[in-house]
Amino acid sequence: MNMNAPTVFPAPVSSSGSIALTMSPRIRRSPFYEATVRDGVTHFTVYNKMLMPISFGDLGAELYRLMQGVSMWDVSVERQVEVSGPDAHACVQYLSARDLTKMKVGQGKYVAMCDHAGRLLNDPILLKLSDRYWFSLADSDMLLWVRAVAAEKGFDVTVCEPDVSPLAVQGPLAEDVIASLFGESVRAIKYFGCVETQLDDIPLVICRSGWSKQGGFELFLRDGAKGDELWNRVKEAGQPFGIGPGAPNHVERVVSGLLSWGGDTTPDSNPFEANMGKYVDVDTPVDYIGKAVLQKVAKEGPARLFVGMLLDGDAPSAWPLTERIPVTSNGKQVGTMSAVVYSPRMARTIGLAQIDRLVVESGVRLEVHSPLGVQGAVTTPLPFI
Ligand code: THG
Repeated sequence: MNMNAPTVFPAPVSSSGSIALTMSPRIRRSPFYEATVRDGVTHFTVYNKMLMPISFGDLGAELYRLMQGVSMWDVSVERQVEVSGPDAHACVQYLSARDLTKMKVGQGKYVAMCDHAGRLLNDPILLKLSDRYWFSLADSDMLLWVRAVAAEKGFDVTVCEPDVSPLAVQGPLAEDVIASLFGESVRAIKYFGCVETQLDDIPLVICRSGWSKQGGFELFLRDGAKGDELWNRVKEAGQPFGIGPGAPNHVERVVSGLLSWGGDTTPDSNPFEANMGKYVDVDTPVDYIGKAVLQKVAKEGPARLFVGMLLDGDAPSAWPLTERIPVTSNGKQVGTMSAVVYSPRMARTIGLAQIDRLVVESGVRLEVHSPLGVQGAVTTPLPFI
């Protein structure tokens, strides 16, 4: 892999110098906050009203570690909405645009949660534990939605946000680190498989999941008072494998085509426009919110597609864009681009965009109105690799 790309970039905080983010009780901190500060976190974002580390100061080294070794990430911001009680399955099914009839305890599934107009409200991993479900959420307020729907439908359920905080261990050596902590049996856990366990006195759920395609696990900490203890245990077990701190990696996720809800989607995007069509069941007897609209979209085709872009020239920054940028065809706007990065693996500039379907199908060359100026581009299916 060519790692000669620039490694340190100033984050685009403002155009007029450095502006600090001021804390307040409304912005929550994770159980791993102190540990990440000790280990040198340099940049946070806000996600689900909580601070989320996005870099420890060297994006190039963080990408290299994820691709070649093992990295540990505080992803407590992936809050859970827990549904339990006699109607838990019925409630979770009604909220998910996917047939969950055959879902077993110990399984996870990637689901689209939609509103009555088929708009994508969130794209969680749904975990089925022995006595409850967890929607492991992207960045939107689903506790309000789930409680409202459960009450309106009269489901006999309890809905809460439990004290549960995921710590991700990702990369080709992640499995070795997890096996050294929990034993060889973890190697048999299937993709999105989850196991309720303990690490000495630390209560956990282990799941083979994570927002990268380099493999790995998420440790769902079930006691926020033990954040430091878990962080240190993972760090110690990872030492022989060269573990280091990181964050969901912007370059890797673009190459892998992993969706960032709210970043890549707009408030009116449906799951077909977010490349989630393969996770939506329209020919199923089960009912769920938005089904009729989604059946129609599946039949007629979505207005827009979420696609990869191959761009001429450089990437404006290694950091996420500060806003979506317009994409035109012969001067007419045909979509927006939500991410653009330089990929060392592909040795070129790539991006993610939501583009009118008919334009994508025509295969015409497009113009991206990036901070660097107008850049030529063509669309390509996701993932890139
Ligand atoms: N872990 C947990 N919760 C999460 C995320 C996570 N909540 C928010 C966000 N991430 C949800 N988004 C995604 C998007 C894609 C995937 C995981 C979470 C993913 N997709 C694979 C793919 O697209 O190839 C596999 C999907 C499949 O085969 O079912 O992994 O990361 N706890």
